[in-house]
Amino acid sequence: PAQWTPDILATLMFVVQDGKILLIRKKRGIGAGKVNGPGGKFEPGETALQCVLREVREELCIDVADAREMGVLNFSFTCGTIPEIRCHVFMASSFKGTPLETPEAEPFWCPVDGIPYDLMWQDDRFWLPAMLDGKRFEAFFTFEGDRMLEFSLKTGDCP
Ligand code: 6OG
Repeated sequence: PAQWTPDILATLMFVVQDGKILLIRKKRGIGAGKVNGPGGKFEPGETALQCVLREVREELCIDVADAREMGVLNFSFTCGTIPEIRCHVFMASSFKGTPLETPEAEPFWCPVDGIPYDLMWQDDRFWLPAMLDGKRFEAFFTFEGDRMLEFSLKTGDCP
């Protein structure tokens, strides 16, 4: 949709190291109870990169070293009371510190070939495998509450 402008800007981070991906069980906020990557909403004046580094530090107590933006996810909801979200998605492979549980998130490592899509937002299975293959992506998703109704996805090779 050409005119689509989000209400909320947010980020997600997926750290991949030694064939494993660092996921969280989200304890509060949007998607509480689901498995996702760490991340969250922009604070005023932040860039996407500044936001994702701060969120990962707040949620897991680690500092990511080599964040790179891989794609953008756009979420709209049929129920007009839920804000529309644009989410910048990053990957990294190195970090300082040890992932710790915080009030926001419980971290765990998962084999990249055993990602628990059943416990995640329904969009993830459509773009996360492409990202793990090194593809860039942009996607639009429509949700009715927790249920995904439709989507469009473009993927491309990295420059
Ligand atoms: P906080 O409430 O933590 O910011 N998020 C979604 N992630 C996926 N994969 N699918 C969705 O489908 C999502 N909706 C929101 C983006 C919200 C966090 O939740 C993610 C942010 O990291 C609808 O501040």
